[in-house]
Amino acid sequence: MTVRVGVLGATGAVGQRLIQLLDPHPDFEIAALTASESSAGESYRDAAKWRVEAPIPEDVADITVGATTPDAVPDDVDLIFSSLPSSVGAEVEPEFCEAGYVVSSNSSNGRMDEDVPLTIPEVNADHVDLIEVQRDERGWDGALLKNPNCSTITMVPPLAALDDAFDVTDVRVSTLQAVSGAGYSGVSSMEIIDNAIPHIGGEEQKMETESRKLLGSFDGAEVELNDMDVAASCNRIATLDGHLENVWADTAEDVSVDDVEAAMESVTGVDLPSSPERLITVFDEPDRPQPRLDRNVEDGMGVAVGGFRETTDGVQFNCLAHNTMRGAAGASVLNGELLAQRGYI
Ligand code: 11C
Repeated sequence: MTVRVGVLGATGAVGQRLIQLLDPHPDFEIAALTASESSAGESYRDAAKWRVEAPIPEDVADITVGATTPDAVPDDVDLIFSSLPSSVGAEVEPEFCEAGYVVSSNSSNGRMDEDVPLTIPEVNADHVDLIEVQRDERGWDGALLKNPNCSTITMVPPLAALDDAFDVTDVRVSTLQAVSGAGYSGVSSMEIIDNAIPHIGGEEQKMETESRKLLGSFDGAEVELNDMDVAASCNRIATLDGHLENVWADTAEDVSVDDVEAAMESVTGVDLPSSPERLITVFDEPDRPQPRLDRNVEDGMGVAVGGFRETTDGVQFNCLAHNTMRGAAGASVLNGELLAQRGYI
């Protein structure tokens, strides 16, 4: 059965990637697009100022963009993807849930709310059932599911593999983040050439908290945060797409580079259309992964790792993912597929 879907914030950097991933899609069909008031009433072709390298899908180009309110979305739409700025998402997403829509959201608002599931389907798909608690508490017919921040998504699959095998106790991470993470209206690549910005507002905190929620345990009533200690430092560099991260993970068990690589290589995708066959690709070359060369592993839905080195208390490595694909739009689409698989739509 084809599910009719709507995209909120369809003209932004992540919104455009959502369109790219949803048309074509084996189970979803785009039926509604929304953007800011100033674009409402325009065709998507005119409103979008399309920036994705692949062409704008023909059947989406002629859709008329609506305002971002539940009234502007047809009733037969069963699933909403949201890539709204967080301040708008905080206001509007609950209105959609209250109106009965199930929302898969990339926006950062509410990710750490106790009754809002935060999922990467290959890591913690079981947390999606927190929706039952959410519906009880909020009285919604709809539901709100979140994916994490793109730099968190890049780090957590390899951390999950490490934690399963060696029990991670402490994590230190320093990021080199692409300009597309700031959206089309954010930092432009030309402004940052010959520079790096050692601050991304709120990013460290997101990596420190969201990772512990993702790796926490869910008992059917609440998610208990993982007790590993995570500290992050985040930097913007002059890369277009692909967040690269240097990670130091201390482990309770002894590690060797061979065992760590084997643990990472054993991680597969899950049975969802957008999940890659191989979630983690291990590079042997010490100078890989690199954003331009490796951000499209597994069609942009994989995580690349390399540069493994034993440290006094664990292991150091580098990881990379395409921030607007695996880290944002692809993460939301996967969560939509999870919602369909679990019968929430
Ligand atoms: C950046 N990671 O690169 C941010 C963008 O919480 O979803 C995504 C913000 C978020 O600036």
